Amino acid sequence: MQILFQTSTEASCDGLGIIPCPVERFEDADKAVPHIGWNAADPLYSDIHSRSEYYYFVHSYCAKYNPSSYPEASKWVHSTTQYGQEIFISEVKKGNVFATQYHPEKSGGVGLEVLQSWLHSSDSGGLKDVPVQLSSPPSLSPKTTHALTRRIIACMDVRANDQGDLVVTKGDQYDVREKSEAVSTAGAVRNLGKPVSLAAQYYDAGADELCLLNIASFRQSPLQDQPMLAVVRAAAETVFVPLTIGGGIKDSVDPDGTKRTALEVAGVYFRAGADKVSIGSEAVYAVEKLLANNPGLDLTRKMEGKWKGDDSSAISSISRGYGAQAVVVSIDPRRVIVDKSTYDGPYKDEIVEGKGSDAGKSWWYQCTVSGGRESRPLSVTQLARGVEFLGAGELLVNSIDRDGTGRGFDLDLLTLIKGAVRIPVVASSGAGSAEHFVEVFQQTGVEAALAAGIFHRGEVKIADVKSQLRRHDISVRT
Ligand code: 1PR
Repeated sequence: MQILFQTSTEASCDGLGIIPCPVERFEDADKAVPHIGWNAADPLYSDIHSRSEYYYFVHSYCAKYNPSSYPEASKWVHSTTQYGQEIFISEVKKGNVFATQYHPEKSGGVGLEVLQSWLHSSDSGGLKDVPVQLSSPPSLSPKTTHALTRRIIACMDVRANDQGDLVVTKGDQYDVREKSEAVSTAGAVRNLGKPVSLAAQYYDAGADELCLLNIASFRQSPLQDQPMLAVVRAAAETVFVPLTIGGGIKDSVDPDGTKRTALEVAGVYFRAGADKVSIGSEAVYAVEKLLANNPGLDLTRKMEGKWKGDDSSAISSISRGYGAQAVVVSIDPRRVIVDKSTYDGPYKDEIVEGKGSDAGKSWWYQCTVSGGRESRPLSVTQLARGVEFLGAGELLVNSIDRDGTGRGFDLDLLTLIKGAVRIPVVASSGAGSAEHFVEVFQQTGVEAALAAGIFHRGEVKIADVKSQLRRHDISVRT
């Protein structure tokens, strides 16, 4: 849609100039940028959709709705959307030209209906349906119904079992092997279902996004991992909400010696149907390198001043090629218990004092790689700030201590990270009830929450989570 406009502050070249209005970055003083998630497009005319519907947006730049400065452009405006205290153009239409800022192909059933309506109106050259004006031009509204909704994400950790089949598994604090006493299952990789059929099931159940993590990817070259690619392709054929793929997004070498860049690996996943890639271990190494290349850079504090980036890192290269919104960094932190009264290390300002069953304990959060197998000399806030600087568009925050426990999300960890960055944050690990989602949205301000175990075992349904959130006036997509 944006190429139809005059100029963009994102690129140094002009657009086609068909719609005389600039494309600019969102303000991020009052909200996370990129704008990721389901938001309402309010139509001004009835020919494509006649009421406000929720569609999936993912972008940092937009054409702001400003009819007094750009009267010619306003003749194209077909719907508008409010994000924070900004209104932007979410659909443009004239004759048979129709363009959307959101992704209809990722907006579930309502998105497919938009495509159908447009195809139908295009059959007649777009001239048949004389648009009926629905409403007066939009004005800023403090209404929460027009705010970006909170996302509920179903996550599938995928790996090969001992028979070589790809299965959805789920660990207890990252240990995915059965502890059962039964001789037949003891020590086997826990099998909770097939990834493609579970993905279709979660799409039907109303998940706002799906995440597939190849949790044993460090064992082989990702592009040799054809079964995982086949899973992504098959899931993308039936799932019309965004798919994030993680695991093994890094520079690698095939068994025949061919070198593959992370950008190439990501490209293969995007073409297979992924919308975002999630980077774990490589993100930690990239921030370690950032610190090594910038003596004097202190990521335990807010970044100020000019620092040298790293164009070769997986984060930067994929962000440059596909946009920051396509790059998620998955963080796997673990608590490091310390004695606060004597602690004299670099993470003094990040020390959390436990409450409730953790009362009396203090800790900081350390980053790990290879699915928690190795701890690295980096705290979560250092990682969060570093990857935001390198170009990540979203953070997926796991917690090894809470993972699979059902004790609720780690609210201290999420508050710490939310306070360190401006990009959206997804809470992960520990969900045990619908109430835990209410708690995490109310207490930490995260944009999305993810769960695995409770959904796989059928203990809590996505619909139950959303009803509970609505009961607490937390805006979600129906
Ligand atoms: O390092 O770039 O190859 O990425 C590997 C990815 O695999 C990382 O995103 C890492 O978090 C993930 N991973 C590696 N090992 C495991 C494991 O479990 N053994 N899974 C693992 C981590 C995190 C969530 C999980 C939630 C919710 N899983 O996806 O599903 O914590 O669980 P819950 O709701 O049941 O508590 P790289």
